[in-house]
Order: sequence, then C-alpha cells, then structure tokens
Amino acid sequence: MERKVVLGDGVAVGKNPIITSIYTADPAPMVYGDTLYLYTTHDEDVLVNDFYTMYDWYCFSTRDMVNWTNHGAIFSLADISWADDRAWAPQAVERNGKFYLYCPVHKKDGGMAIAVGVSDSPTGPFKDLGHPLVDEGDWNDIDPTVFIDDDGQAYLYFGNPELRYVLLNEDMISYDETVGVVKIPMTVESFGKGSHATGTTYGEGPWFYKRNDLYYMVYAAFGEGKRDEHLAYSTSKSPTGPWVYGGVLMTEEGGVFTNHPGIADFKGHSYLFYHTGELPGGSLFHRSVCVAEFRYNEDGSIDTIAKCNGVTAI
Ligand code: FUB
Repeated sequence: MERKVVLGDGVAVGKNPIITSIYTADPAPMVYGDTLYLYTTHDEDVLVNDFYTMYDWYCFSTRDMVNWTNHGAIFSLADISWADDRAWAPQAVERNGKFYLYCPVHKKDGGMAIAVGVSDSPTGPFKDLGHPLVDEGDWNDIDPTVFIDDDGQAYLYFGNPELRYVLLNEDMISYDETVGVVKIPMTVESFGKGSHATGTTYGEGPWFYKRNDLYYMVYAAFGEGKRDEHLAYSTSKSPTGPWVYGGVLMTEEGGVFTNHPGIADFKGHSYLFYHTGELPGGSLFHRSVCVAEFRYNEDGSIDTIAKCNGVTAI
C-alpha cells in the first residue's frame, strides 16, 4: 500500500492522503525502533444516521515515510464488552515492552469514556481492560493523549470542551485517584480567544509532548466566526501548565469540519499528521490522513504549517 511518485532526480515523494484503501482520521504516530507506527480511526463507507460511523482502529507503519504497510484493524468495539459505538481518536505508547492504546468510546449505558487496549506488539492484537480507565459520567471524556516524562510520570490529557488530565500509574492502566481528574483552567491566555464553549479556541484532539524542556499541547481549535476546526498550539514550562497560547498551526481553509493533530520526530525530521476530506467521496464523515514536514524555530515556536501534497522519502 503506497502512494508515491519518483522525481527525475530519483527522490521518492509520498502523496497525500497517505492511505487510500479506506477512509481514516485522527492520526496518532508512535515511533518505536526504526519504524513509525500510525494509529488511526476508520470512517465507514456507509453511514448510520448520517453521523460519524466508526467501529475500529487501524495501524499502518513505515520506515521511510513513503512506503506504508497496512496492519489492518488492530482493536475494535467488538473487543470492548462495555462499549457500543464511536471508536474515536486514539493514541498509543510503549512502556516496559508493552503497548497501550488509549481510545474514546461510547458506553452501552450512555456517555463517552476512555478505554485502554494492551498488547505485546505495536500492531496488536490489543486486549481491553474490561472497564473504562476514565469515566466521569459526562461527554468530556474523549481524545486521550499520553506522554511519559523523563522522570517516569505518565500523563493522560483529554477532553472536549475542557482540557483535563490524570496522572497515570506506572502500570499505565490506572491513575492516581488521590489526585483524580484535574481540570486545566480554560483561559484566553492559555488557549487564545475563540468560539468554543469555554470562550477559547481549544476544541478537542489534544496532542501532548515535550521538546527541549518545553511542553507542547497541540489541538483542534475553533476560531471566532469560523465553522471548521483549525489546529493551534500552546506551550508550558511544566507538564501541568500554566499553558501559554502559541498560535495557529494549520488553518481551516480547504479542510473539513474536524481536524486532528499527531506530531512525531522521526529520523531527524519533524512531522505533523492531520486529516482532510481529500480522497474521492471525501466529506466531514469520510476523512483521510495526511502528513506535512515542518521545522521548529530557534525559540521552539512553530510557524503555521500549510496543507501539502506529501513528504519526501527519508
Ligand atoms: O473522529 C471522531 C472525533 O472527531 C474525534 O474524536 C475528534 O477529535 C474529531 O476528529
């Protein structure tokens, strides 16, 4: 499965969207060894009730950013006895040789919650815990992003319309209940002035990581007077804030209603994964994953990244 063109000078270019065999969204890259694994959601061809129709999560991998292997559906609602719908935006991480896939799902008894699948391999199969990891009984429990800091503390951020986090225990399948679910103050200083429910731009789809001692929160955002999501970012000197709004990472122009960031450094290059409606038949419920290469400025800031045709082989 590959979409590439070879230029006159022999350089191979992978074409966006990366995956053309199915509709994919909510890209979540994970670098492990010499391979970049890309976890995605899956928009079904046939919609139920003209809404997001999503039942499973896929994994793809590459060693050169151009040639991709499809590992198929590696986790699905059928594997989670207490869930019945909405296999939404996941993220995976490795710890001590095990792989953890954090996934928002709709519960059989109502509301959204965060499930965890555990596997011995990055390509699954993943096995559900048997119960939700985070379940506050409201609709905010979606779009988990996980990061293990240098001191070993793992953080799971999530949320729409509020950004919240828990401190994961070392087992990665439970969290520190004495601290509980912490709500980040949703201020304009932290997330910019916008049109989402908190009055800020922060919408959903957070992506949390650290680079050169600066913590980044990249997320789908709602600008004032705009309908579709753009991508924006905030930074902090600590993993728990205070967050400082950084600006627009990718505009909404030419996109679909949602967008979703996934960022990875791989073999000396920095990549932003995102989604659009660019495949034939594309729509807000039929999305497709794309990738753009970018560079950080000296001070760690990031200029707005353009949607693009693809990236060159590395
Ligand atoms: O793909 C389903 C939902 O739409 C995700 O969880 C959100 O981030 C948005 O992309």
